[in-house]
Amino acid sequence: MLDQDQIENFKKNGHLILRGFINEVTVSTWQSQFWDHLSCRIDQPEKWPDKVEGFQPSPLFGSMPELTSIAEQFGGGNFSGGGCGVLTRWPDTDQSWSMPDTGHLDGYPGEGCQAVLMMGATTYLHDVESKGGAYVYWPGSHHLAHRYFRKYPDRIEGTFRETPEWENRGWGIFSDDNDEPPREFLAKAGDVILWHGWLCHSGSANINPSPRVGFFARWTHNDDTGIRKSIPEDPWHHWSI
Ligand SMILES: O=C(O)CCC(=O)C(=O)O
Ligand SMILES: [Fe+2]
Repeated sequence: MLDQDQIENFKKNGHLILRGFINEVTVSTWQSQFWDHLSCRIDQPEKWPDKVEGFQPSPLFGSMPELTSIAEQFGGGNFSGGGCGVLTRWPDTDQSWSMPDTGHLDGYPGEGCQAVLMMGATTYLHDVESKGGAYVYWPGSHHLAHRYFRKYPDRIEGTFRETPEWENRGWGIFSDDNDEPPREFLAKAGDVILWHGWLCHSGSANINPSPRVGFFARWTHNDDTGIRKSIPEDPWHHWSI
């Protein structure tokens, strides 16, 4: 459970960083599971595969009671999901690094809208330093998305990608006018960032020697169809915080 200060922080900034959230035993268990799955070790870059397929940590990141209780607290029982996406960014030390220009909102893959995302959580299997493939986010940009969908409620279906401004700005419509520049989530293994589903975010290049292994959990609203029908003035209408 989060305290009132943490909740206010999340509401204002669209994210909340929880240092040391996953206990050390679980983190080292996950590390062993991951490298066993790949039949190699972190200090054997010559054996690292191109792709990581079929790996799921146990306990499953998004199903850990520490996280499901936050989803419960945020959604008052109306958020479902969790699970665990695993996204590895192997080092590419020949690349140059720059902060991504734009990001995206999850829930809008390819064509059509999958679901309006309520919240996400990300953690790393190993420490991530700057330029090491961090999750990048635009702090407070969930306010921009709310303002945008208030103005164009029908575009919640993903049709913002069929507008002239999309041609010019792409995902920048959810980040260009943000008060703050993008930021890397720099963290120790087991730190967690909770993020609002409308927080504009991106992956980034990894030019450091260590792989970036990210675990992602996501929650949608049980009445996803219903919440798309209108965009309430109160951005927290569908939340219980
Ligand atoms: O790799 C990352 O840090 C971000 C990935 C991402 O945005 C996604 O999978 O939706
Ligand atoms: Fe994403």
